[in-house]
Amino acid sequence: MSVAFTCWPEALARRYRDAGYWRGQPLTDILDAHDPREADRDAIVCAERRFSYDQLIRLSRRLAASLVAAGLRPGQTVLVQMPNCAEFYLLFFALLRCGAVPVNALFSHNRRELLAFAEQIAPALLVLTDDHPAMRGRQGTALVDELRRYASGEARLLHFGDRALPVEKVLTDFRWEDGEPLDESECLNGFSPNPPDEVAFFQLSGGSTGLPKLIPRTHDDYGYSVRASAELCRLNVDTVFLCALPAPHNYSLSSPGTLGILHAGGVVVMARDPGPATCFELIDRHAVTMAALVPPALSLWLEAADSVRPPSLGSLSLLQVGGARLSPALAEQVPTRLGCRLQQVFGMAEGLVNYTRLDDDRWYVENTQGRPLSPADEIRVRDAEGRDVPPGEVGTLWARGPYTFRGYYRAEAHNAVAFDVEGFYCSGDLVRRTDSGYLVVVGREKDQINRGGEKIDALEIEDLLLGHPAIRQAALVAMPDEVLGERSCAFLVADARLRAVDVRRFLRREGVADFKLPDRVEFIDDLPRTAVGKIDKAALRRRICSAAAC
Ligand code: J2J
Repeated sequence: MSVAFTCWPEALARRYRDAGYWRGQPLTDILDAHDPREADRDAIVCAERRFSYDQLIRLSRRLAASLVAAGLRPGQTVLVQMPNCAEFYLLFFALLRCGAVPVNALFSHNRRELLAFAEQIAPALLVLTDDHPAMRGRQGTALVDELRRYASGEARLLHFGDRALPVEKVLTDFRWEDGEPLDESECLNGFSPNPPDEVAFFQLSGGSTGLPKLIPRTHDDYGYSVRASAELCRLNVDTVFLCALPAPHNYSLSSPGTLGILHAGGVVVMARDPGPATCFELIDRHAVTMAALVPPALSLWLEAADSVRPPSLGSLSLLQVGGARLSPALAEQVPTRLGCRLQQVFGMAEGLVNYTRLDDDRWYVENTQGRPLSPADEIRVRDAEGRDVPPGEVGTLWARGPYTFRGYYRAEAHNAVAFDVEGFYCSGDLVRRTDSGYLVVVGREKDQINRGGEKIDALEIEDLLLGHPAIRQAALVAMPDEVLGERSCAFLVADARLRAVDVRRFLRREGVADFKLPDRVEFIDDLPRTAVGKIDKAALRRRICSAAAC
């Protein structure tokens, strides 16, 4: 049984296969295709532990066999939440090997997000961790019960951590670092990954419609974006990549991210967080050559690099920055202050990824967000009436291609507006295209706040706010911020007794991720309206901007 999804029309699929973009290989080939004679090289370094390619292959097979023995079946879905650690990838590959389809929640996701994912996929398996605040104590047990309500059949809980919750303890009992060879029973007879043109796993959308949405990614399409990204970034066995952003995020997984590095035979060094205190020491200790950051983390790195006796960053040769707008002023400091090359990355979990190229002129690297990864990426920049605008003019970005999805999971009504009749996806970004096809992101049409790379769906938070008995109207808008680029401000029409701290406490109780809590709350008598009666968010943005004197 496979997971239903919107596939590419046959003519396009054939074109992508004929051109060699889709190779009919499962994502597990990222590991399995390595020459067994070289498989004792390091693949992942996680704190004091090292996993070779050989170990990754063997352990992920063994784990897959244990999961199958515990009842997991092809086509079943799995909800996973793990911190940045090697086990995340072992589990990812193990699930792919059984033909199970995971949603990998970010570590910052909280009860509300997890429930929304579970509701959509009806998971047969939950993999949660003790490390997460929502999972502690009685609250954790309550959350598991709630998640189970959405599960298909009696969902099994594989609990990852010290404390075994009720059911199976496959993950806690699993011998993660065992070096023993596989025996016959661990060879997954009869189980294989899903067909390559079917869903391998779900990516997560930043959202702008009120509900966290899921993005089906196939082996074929994701595999292509990983391979092509690895090639574009010239990865090889000498690449040592620092994975400092959340591991399941599309950027750190595939642009070229950990999967790109594993494809190329390099080494991935896991970092707990992207701060300079953690990362500089790891760069020095493991001779890291490449890292991927969001702009706020870059600001912190630049500051720290000037401090007295920072650890050596001499091995670092490529620093990627993406996920949110990077100012040219910050961009130009990278080579001089960090001593490495900068690459801008403008991507999205829905597919399309743009990169500046390694030998691009400085101007492009500092002032644009790159150009599409693939020669088969089709880009349209359109005005509000859907007409193509000429180079140099601002319009909305639409994309279609061999690794840009064709529909959110079970979201027909939204898909009808997110795609045009030819299957182009509207990213909601406002861009300007140069004559040479480079894109400059100048703004956004979608109702989203980009808080240093973390995306907040304004509607999702507004809906929650309106659930508070003392709030009559609510609008969440972005306000400029020097460090994060943007922060969120909630404008509320509410009872006079309500205070900002009550609002935050209320949202926290609703279980939303911390990064979605409004950074500022403004009480107002009435929300401004546009001529057609919609909330005038542009006016609110201007208002908060002048109040904050920016
Ligand atoms: C401005 N805005 C950007 C950039 C993303 C690689 C890199 C990033 C993501 C990602 C990703 C931006 N400048 N350089 O998936 O593979 C904003 C745009 C975009 C949205 C997508 C990858 N890079 N953005 O950030 O799905 O608004 O993916 O549409 O989280 O982030 O967000 P997300």
